[in-house]
Amino acid sequence: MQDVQIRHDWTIEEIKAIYNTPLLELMYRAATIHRQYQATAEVQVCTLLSIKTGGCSEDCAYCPQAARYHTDIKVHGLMKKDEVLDYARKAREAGSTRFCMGAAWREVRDNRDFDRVLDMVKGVNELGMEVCCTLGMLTEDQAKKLADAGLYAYNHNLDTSDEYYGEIITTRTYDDRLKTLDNVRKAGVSVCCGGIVGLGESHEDRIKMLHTLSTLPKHPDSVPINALTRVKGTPLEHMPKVEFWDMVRMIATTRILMPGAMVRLSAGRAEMSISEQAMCFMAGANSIFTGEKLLTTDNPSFEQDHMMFELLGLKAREAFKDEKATAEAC
Ligand code: SAM
Ligand code: DTB
Ligand code: SF4
Repeated sequence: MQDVQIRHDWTIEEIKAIYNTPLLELMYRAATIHRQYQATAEVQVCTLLSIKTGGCSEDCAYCPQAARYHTDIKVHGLMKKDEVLDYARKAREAGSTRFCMGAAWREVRDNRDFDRVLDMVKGVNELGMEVCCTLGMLTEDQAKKLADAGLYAYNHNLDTSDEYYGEIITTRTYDDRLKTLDNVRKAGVSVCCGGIVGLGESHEDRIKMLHTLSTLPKHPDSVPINALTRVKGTPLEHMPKVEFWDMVRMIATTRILMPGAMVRLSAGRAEMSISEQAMCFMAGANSIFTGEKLLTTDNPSFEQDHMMFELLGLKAREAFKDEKATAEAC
């Protein structure tokens, strides 16, 4: 059934041709590949929690949590483990199978805060959920410690192309990002890596980012595609709203390039109708973040998403499905 080969040697020209395919034809092609590789009635349900909010030293132009911009977020230090576990339990009860903890850090430091995060990872893992973290840059040793504590996945986005990166972030490099991804992969942790549409980048930049992702030694296990959430006080607050069709095009191209990955329709759902989201699922998205907040910005409520799943006949993907499939095959 899986007659489309997973390729790691895509050229920019090939990706450009796919990306520029007339939209309905592109969606049909992506939907066909989606059916060959994925259980299309299933959508992975993940929930985010910002365990340390704001006060970040970086200058990511999109981010409300950078200390240098004046935004309305509620800044707080690292949460207590028990409080975090309460949120995780609530998310599990609402049908979520992956819990992702985000911290507004440039990088992880080997200190008591990191020890507390390791404890949180253990606790969430014991709840039977896939645990994910997004904590900024990691060394190989830190990635191993997280893996030993039970971390399932690590999110670290490339955000845009190497060429455009410097327009958005000046306090770290693209190579820093790639190095962390390498450290995560070496520790045997599932890699979650994607980007943002709407930062003022060109189509060429989007194509180049997808080229970097789809030619990594192993494709990321999940690829979040975020629409820029424009936050007052950030340098990108006045960017135009991302065209819905650009999201569909990006999702469809991602699905065709990386047929085995979970493609996550991430930031931006709060501004989309159910019909628009349905089109993203048709084009190959099969994962979402649920819960009233992403990290600091609004997201549809659990109830709204439940209604959407009912309407579209979707069901939540079970936790640890890939691992179970591998175990059964052995
Ligand atoms: N500090 C860590 C880091 O940068 O890797 C982890 C948290 S950071 C907020 C995680 C990701 O959220 C960013 O890489 C970016 O892709 C996404 N993000 C942040 N603000 C966003 C916004 N306003 N709109 C869309 N995506 C955003
Ligand atoms: C990802 O790609 N998107 C999520 C998650 N990974 C960490 C974050 C979106 C953040 C949107 C802005 C906010 O809520 O602060
Ligand atoms: Fe800090 Fe991450 Fe926000 Fe950049 S994206 S400012 S590193 S929290």
